[in-house]
Amino acid sequence: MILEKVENPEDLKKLSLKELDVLASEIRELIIQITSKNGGHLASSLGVVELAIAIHYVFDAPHDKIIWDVGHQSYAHKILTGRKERFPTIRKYKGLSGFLNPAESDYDAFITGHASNSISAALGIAEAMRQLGEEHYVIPVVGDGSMTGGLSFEGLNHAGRFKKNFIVILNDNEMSISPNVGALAAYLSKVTTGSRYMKFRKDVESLLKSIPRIGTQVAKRIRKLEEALKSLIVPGIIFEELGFKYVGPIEGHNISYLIETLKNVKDIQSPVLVHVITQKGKGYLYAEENPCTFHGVSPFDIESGNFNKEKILIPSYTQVFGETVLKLAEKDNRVIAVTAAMAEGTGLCLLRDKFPERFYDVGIAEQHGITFAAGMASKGLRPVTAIYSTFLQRAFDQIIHDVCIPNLPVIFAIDRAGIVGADGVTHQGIFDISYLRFMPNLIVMSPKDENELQHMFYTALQMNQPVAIRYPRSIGVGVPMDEEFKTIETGKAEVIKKGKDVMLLAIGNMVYPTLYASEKLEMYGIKATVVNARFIKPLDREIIAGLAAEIKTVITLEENVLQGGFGSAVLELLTEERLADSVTCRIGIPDEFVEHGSQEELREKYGLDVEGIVKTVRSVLGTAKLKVFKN
Ligand SMILES: Cc1ncc(C[n+]2csc(CCOP(=O)(O)OP(=O)(O)O)c2C)c(N)n1
Repeated sequence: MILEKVENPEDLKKLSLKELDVLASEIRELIIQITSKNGGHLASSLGVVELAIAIHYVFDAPHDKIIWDVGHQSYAHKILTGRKERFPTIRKYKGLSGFLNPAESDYDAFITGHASNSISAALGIAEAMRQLGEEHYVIPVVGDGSMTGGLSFEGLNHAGRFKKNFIVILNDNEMSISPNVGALAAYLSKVTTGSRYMKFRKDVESLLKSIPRIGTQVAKRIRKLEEALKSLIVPGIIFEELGFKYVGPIEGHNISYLIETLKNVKDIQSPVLVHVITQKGKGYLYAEENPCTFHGVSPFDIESGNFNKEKILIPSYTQVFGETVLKLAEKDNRVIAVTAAMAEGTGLCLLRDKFPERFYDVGIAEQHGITFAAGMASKGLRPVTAIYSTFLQRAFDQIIHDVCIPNLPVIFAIDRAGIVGADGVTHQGIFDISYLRFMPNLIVMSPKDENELQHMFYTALQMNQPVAIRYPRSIGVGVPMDEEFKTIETGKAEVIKKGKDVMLLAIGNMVYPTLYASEKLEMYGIKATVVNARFIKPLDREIIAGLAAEIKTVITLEENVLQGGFGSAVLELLTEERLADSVTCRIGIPDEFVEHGSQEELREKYGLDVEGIVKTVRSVLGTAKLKVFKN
């Protein structure tokens, strides 16, 4: 095994080109083995094995800074940079992160997870190095999908004026998660096909040059003509105009060619963009044939390519959302859908397949997606924008400025709200309640189950203002689905169960665990009132204040950070009602970032599961009794 000899990039440099090829297949093997057990981002990582080897062979990490955009494709990089032994722990609780994380290794030059930040971060690092008199290279590696994000363009726009040691590698596999979209994707594809023409042109030119005198003259004329036609035929002109030296497109699975090219570009005295063509899923047939399915995988059987999922009959929230929005679109032709490169992940693919002309994939461009939807809403359409909680953070200002100030009826479908699990710290959807609930004009709700989810979307469509609906990454509760949509009264909570000892006020996916906990609490003689708040904004003042005055001990439950979250909103309300004392405890996520692990492990850690709720309620009631006694 060559891999046995490689602990870090220095070892790589002692290997022959032949050995590097063998190493690539061994790394691939390891990635497939481990991902088949742990799940993870398989296809993207398989696509850049040779590229990772070549980069580490040519450059001098960690002095040279390599930033893998998103970081989901960084498995080979991790294996090559001292983390081979720990690689089997990837995405596991307390194991390696599935993305770049500087806290994990010096070789991870910057935090990644959300797309398109690598060029800006790299530029900052390069400029700091210049200020500090350090002479190292900075190499952001960006996928063609991530290049569609506005932040990438902002970085490119700024980078062109810098001088050297800045090498952007564009990893072009024509795929985002689904096939890449937009004019840039079309342009890159033209460049790739155009490169065949370029090769032909070079061959003709050298042939002509080989004919003495006449040849040189003719070649000169051809070059003049080309100058005029440059914008039509020179690959990468778009990058050249931005101040980069464009190199490529080059074959991304040929290690020696990659090494040679990267060595050559090191001396160029301007920012360079190396356009590398790779195949997503390379080396594993199922992933090559179906890169979208194998982009992010759950555990699977290597032989058959089948996923080890048991057949679950309960639909996921995502599925129910996808079906609901499709039904709503069938009934109301004002409904259109917007996704930022996540048609499959959000369930909007159902609407896409039925109404392609009412479906918009804007690329990895959440900010644009929201303002684009706002524009449509301003003309009377009813856009549903489905964006994961964590990625909606990107569009914070657009929600305020372009949607809420003009009070436009954009519906935000916020999937993956709460703890998402193995994707970890950059992907947890634990901030949306806090970053949405203060926005004037915005209604914020969260369903307790999949049936309520469909009614909430139906309700949102009746409202003539912005509405956000947050729901978790999970299967539903398994409740029966109503045939007919129902309207939920705005700001109305639901009292599920009455008990005199404590009021458990829960939102969204915390409602059922709270209900189950209340059943367990009965075994300890504790009778709980359980309320499904349904609305974070507006809160049900009548029910919440009424019950708080009666029961006097209120515990709020949410899968969001406590700072500025649902419990904070309840506290504010009860302060206004002079009942703040009744909020004895807020259950939620403390003031810290949540690492990776399974959803179950993380919920246990933060006391968000049934056992945790029981424990907290019991201990709070002990304290509460003491407090009452003292008074
Ligand atoms: C801001 C943001 N939006 C969405 C995503 C989800 N996402 C992860 S990878 C990916 C596709 C990336 O495509 P590309 O950069 O071409 O890399 P590839 O997987 O093709 O190698 C998307 C949309 C994200 N990570 N960040």
